[in-house]
Amino acid sequence: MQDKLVTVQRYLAESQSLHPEATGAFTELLWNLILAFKIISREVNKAGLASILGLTGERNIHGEEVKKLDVYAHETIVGIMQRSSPLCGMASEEAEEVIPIPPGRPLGKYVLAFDPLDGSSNIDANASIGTIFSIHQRLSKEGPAVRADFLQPGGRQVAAGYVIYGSSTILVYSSGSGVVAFTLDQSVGEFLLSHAGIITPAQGKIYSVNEGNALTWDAGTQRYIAHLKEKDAASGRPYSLRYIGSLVSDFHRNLLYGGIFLYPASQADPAKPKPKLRLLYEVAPLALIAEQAGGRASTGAARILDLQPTELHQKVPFIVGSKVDVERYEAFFQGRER
Ligand code: P6P
Repeated sequence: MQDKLVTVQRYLAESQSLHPEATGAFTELLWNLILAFKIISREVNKAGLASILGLTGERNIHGEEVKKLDVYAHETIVGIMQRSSPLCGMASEEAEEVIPIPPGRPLGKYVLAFDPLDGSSNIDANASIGTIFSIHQRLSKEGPAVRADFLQPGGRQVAAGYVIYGSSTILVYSSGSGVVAFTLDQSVGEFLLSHAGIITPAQGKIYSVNEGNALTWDAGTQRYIAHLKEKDAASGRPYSLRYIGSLVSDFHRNLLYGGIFLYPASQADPAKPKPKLRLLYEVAPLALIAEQAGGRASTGAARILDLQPTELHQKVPFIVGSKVDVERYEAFFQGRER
């Protein structure tokens, strides 16, 4: 039994051995990122005890400043990754501008974009939340990373993934050769391989959307959602609505069970569509995972991984999940089906 235990470190070392040209820099980057995930997992799990341990308010029982969990997660990742990993810069949901590597430290060839703790507003309800990350090779030749290093189509990501802090802490990851997942064994502090190759069902029976926004949707989206509710045994309709309001949770469930997650742009002002989710560190990494698992990720009009970003915190519509479901949505959104 023990020889079946594959830690994420062993998995990454074996993956690296398949690339003779590898210098080990990428593996080191991931090892450092994984340490941050373990620390964040510990704090998220403790958060439920905050009121009991006197961790609420500005200072804890030791007189130490208590940070909001998403700020804590941001500072944990930045602190670890600035000290010892082959990056030339970072971009975070919590930081307006590119985060530099401190002067005097070596600069590597990768850039990391991340949402340190997405869905953190759900923590008090003990709903699962998560960290989402995206890794690109730099485009600039030398020196500190510049914005252009981050503004690359998602199809060029070297690796991407997310960590979901729930009843278990699970790391889901792809470097372009399929999707694997590791579950944290808290007793030994190791992420153990738990899903060797995730393939999402071609079609599901779940749709995930905030129905409260229904009146702001475009006509195609409204017709699609109405379509899902019509009874049609042949196509497995009606679908069931499952929506937690925590992106990694809704995405992860649909990845495993099949289904479609939708966050369309609000058309409350048709002249100014307003999407919500961020391309660089939420949508593009999850789109890579979805496609690597055999699914599809779209704005309704375009493939997510083909989009050319124009700013660090750019927002886009996000339709992702089982291939058949997303293709059906695109037909409605584009007026090819009514
Ligand atoms: P709404 C959480 O705030 C978040 O950024 C994602 O995790 C989630 O998918 C979305 O917003 C939920 O948004 O408008 O439905 O509350």
